[in-house]
Order: sequence, then structure tokens, then C-alpha cells
Amino acid sequence: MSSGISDKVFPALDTFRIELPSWGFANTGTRFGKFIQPAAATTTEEKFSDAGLVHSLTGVCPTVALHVLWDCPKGVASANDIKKFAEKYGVAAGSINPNLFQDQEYKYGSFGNPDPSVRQRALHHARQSIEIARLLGSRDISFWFADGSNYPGTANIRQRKEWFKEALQKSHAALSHEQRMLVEYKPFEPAFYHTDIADWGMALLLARAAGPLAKVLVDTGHHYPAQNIEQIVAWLLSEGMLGGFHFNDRRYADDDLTMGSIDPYQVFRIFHEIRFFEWETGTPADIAYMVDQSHNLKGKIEAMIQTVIVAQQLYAKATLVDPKTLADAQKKCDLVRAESILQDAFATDVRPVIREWRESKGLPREPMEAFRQSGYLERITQERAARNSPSVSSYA
Ligand code: RM4
Ligand code: MN
Ligand code: MN
Repeated sequence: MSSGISDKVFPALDTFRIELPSWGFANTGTRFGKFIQPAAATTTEEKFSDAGLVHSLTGVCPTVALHVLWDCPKGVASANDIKKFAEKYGVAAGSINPNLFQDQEYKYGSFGNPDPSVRQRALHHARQSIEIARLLGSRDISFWFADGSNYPGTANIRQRKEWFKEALQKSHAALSHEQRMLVEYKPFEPAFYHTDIADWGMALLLARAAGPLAKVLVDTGHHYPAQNIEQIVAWLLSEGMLGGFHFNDRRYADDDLTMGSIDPYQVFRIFHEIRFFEWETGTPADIAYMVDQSHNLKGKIEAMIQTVIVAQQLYAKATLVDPKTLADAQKKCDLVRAESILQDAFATDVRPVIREWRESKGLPREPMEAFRQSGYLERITQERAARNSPSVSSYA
């Protein structure tokens, strides 16, 4: 491997971290059915165990995102158990995701519900989630809302926007200074006529209104087909408002497929915009990279290892873009040269240098192989099969 490549890739991989979602290890499905996996995690502890294993094999996933309703059944009182799991399995609690969509009360919305008592209940849950995050030392509280409506005329869109603003401001007031609030958007589903926070512009306005610790979260699956996500990323960066990502891939809607499985060039272009911003400004972008995937058919742990491997590859490729040469080509409107810089970087096989990087860190050169040889899957399949036969623990 030419030392030119490793000079760029090694330091980038040294800092690249990606957070795994607890729900990615549990049984999930579609609204048409759930296919149970005998090895799926059935408890929060098992999710930590699986996430810890992925981290031990890849070295780049030190935190696991938690969904309050699914992972903190005792609410704030669950924090102690979680600290123990974190200690035992070597992965810390990461972003805390309030659940403002699954309870019956939220049928007509949470922060946007016309009933003030439901809005109050949602706010209480938001504050509890912030408290759980504080107890766990988690920085980010990541809000996603299912709020919206299915039919024209059934919701007061402007009024709901004001309710959202108010509740987000009140939630923001509960944050401590080291914490952040991330506001996620989604154009449709489960609501099919209007979603209260449908796109990045709405999320940006609400985050700005909420307060200085609020930023926008970009879930790559939450866009209309063909939308230019890297442009959204570039704009949010230039506004100082990009807080984090939920990575996944999609073909049609919010498909929650493996990152980079359908359009790896898209993810590469996102990473490139971030690195270009960092080069121009001389400051590292403060972005939480998180995975938000739900593998219904693939083995959960294998799919997660595959995700991490692909994420590293695409990030490593983005480091091969020489920003100075690119800036020069852009300035001169040398279109083919500028475009080729991206294409050449993307076409480079970075797998050998990543193997070298892993070796230099004492990590397995091939994490997937190491997982298959570890015997972990056989062990958990035996341990969990009986518990898994009837259970579906989340609906992500
Ligand atoms: C949503 C969104 C959220 C996730 C839920 C379960 O589509 O992506 O981030 O928490 O699904
Ligand atoms: Mn998401
Ligand atoms: Mn989603």
C-alpha cells in the first residue's frame, strides 16, 4: 500500500467513530409481519452484549444509542442497570431517543397534539429522557416525531408548528450545557398527508427556535427519492446546524437498509462535503455519526459489522480527495478535473489500507471472519432461541 494513502486514511480512521442502535439487535419487522431471529437480543443487557462484541471486533463503535421506551423500562430508574451493562460489555450509552410515538395517547400526535394534557405528557417524557441522558453521561437527546396527519383539513398546520416550538423550547430549557438536542425530520410515514417536521428546513427553524444547543439530525432514509442529501449537509454545515446522522440506505422510502448497500456514492459524497468543510474552516465538524437500521432478514450482528466496515471504507475514500486540488479545479471551472477527483477517490480500493490500520490497532484484519469464528452467534442462538420464539421487542 502506498504510504500516500495510509498517511491520509490512518489519521482519519483514528478519529472516525460510529454509534450503533440498540434496536438494531432486536427483532423488528414491517407492518406486514415480523420474522423472528433466534439470536436477536431480547433484553437491554443482550443489546449491550451484542454492541460490545461489534465494538471489540471493529474498535470504532464505543457507544450504543438507546430508545427510552424499549431500553429503559423503569424510566430514570433504569439508568443504574444501564451503567452496569455499559461497564460489563465495554460500550457506553450513546444518544438517548425519547419515544413519543408508540403509546396510545399519541394517536393524534405528541408535541403537536391538540389535547394539552397529551402535549404535557410528551414534554414530561422529553424531560425524563434528558434526565436519563444526564445520569448516563450521554450528550445527545435525539428527537424524532411521528406527528402529522393523514387527510387534508384535519390538522391546523400552523398551530401545531407553534406547539412544537413551545415544547422544544421547554425541553431545551432542561438541557445542561454539555448536552445537545437533535431534531430529526421525515417527509412521511406514519403520517401520509403531512408530517409536522417534514424536512431539513423545518427542522432547522425549530432547532433554531428551541435554543443554541439544538441541532438538526439527518437520517439519510428520510428524503424523497433523488433528493441531493449532500447539499443539505453542506448547507447545515455552513449554518453550524448539523448535529448528527442516522445512517441507513433506501431504495424507495424509509427502508432502513444497510448503509451504502444501494448507493454508496451518496454516502461518500456526504463524507466528502464534511471533510471539505473541515479543510476549508480548519475545524473538525462536531457531528454524531449514528446508525439507524433495522435488519429484518439479515443476521443482526453480521449486518451491523457489515455496516461499520462499509462506513469506514466510504469515509476512507473521502479522505483521498485532495481538497486543495479540488478547490483549484472548482475555481477554474475545470469541470472534468474536479469531478474526476471525486470519482478517482471513490474508485480506489481502500480495503487493504483499512486492514493494515486494523492490524496496527490490534484489531482483527477481517472483523466479519473473526465474528464467524468466535462462536458467539452459536452461543447466543442457544441461549436466546426459546425466549425469542414469541417475542417482538421493537418496531423500528
Ligand atoms: C423513525 C426514525 C427514528 C427512529 C424510529 C424508530 O423512522 O428514523 O430515528 O427512532 O424510526
Ligand atoms: Mn432515524
Ligand atoms: Mn427512519
